[in-house]
Amino acid sequence: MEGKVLFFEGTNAIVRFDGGEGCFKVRGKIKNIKNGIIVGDNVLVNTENGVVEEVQERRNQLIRPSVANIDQIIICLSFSPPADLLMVDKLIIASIKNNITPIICITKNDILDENFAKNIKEQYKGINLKIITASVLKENGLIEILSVLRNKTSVLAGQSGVGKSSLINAICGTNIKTSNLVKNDIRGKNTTTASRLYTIDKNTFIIDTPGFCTINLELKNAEEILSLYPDIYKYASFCKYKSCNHINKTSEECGVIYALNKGEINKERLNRFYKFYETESGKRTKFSKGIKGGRKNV
Ligand SMILES: Nc1nc2c(ncn2[C@@H]2O[C@H](COP(=O)(O)OP(=O)(O)OP(=O)(O)O)[C@@H](O)[C@H]2O)c(=O)[nH]1
Ligand SMILES: [Mg+2]
Ligand SMILES: [Zn+2]
Repeated sequence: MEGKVLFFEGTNAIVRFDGGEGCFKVRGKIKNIKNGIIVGDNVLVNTENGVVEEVQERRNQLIRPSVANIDQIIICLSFSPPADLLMVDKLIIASIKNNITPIICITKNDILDENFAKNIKEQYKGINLKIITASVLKENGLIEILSVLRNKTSVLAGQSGVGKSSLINAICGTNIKTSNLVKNDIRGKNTTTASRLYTIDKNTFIIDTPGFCTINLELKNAEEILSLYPDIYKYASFCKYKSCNHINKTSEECGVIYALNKGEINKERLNRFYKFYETESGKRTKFSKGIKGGRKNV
């Protein structure tokens, strides 16, 4: 019988199948598949002997958090704990690289200062992604989130304490443990320790993940990094320099500087890109002029 892995621990997997859910043993033979069984895996289970018989080929998979067969990453961020936008950038990179749609959810709408959401929208305006604001406390934005989730498998990602589990509780009526609200608490407490998939309806799934501070991107080279910043990448192809790394240039001959001066690229986002790009790729990496193409889903 076909099923979906909701949770996995040791040699046991909680699997949802047509007509119910149950705990199934994972035999050694299956554990040898790449990265073992992970949340979101589609499996074949034997309900007679309670064993997972097969893990079906994955459409995609993220390494950290370790989840499979994802349509959307809902990147959660808020005013408190203070937003780590480099992490947001990296989650967008992970989405594009794995053909997953990134969506930003600004949580705790009730405590935001009025410019917060405006600033986030400004930073990511060059990327065609949806930005939703929501509050579990004031119960706003939840219907919009639900409509975005419909008929998809989505994973909630973002810093500890940003309110991922609280959002699932509000949407699914679950009772996932969340941290106690402490005033002026700027750091999360890693309340959720393992990923788990929740079913909203037959075709709609949402995965809660532990807050994390690193993400495995497995980037190959500088050119790949640039291509994963679509808002900057599109201007790199306008560069008049024969080969340009778009760093250290001051003249508008560089397409990226031109776009910055025109207000097409946000300065803070560009500065984070420069920093990331330099550490990941080495400063001297050159690019060929007129990089073509781009990625479709953003
Ligand atoms: N003011 C306000 N607080 C919220 C809201 N949503 C969640 N919180 C609080 O934020 C804190 C963290 O919420 P969690 O849901 O545990 O956060 P998380 O992202 O799941 O954290 P980890 O499991 O550690 O990754 C809790 O104290 C919640 O009560 C909201 O909409 N408004
Ligand atoms: Mg949590
Ligand atoms: Zn350039």
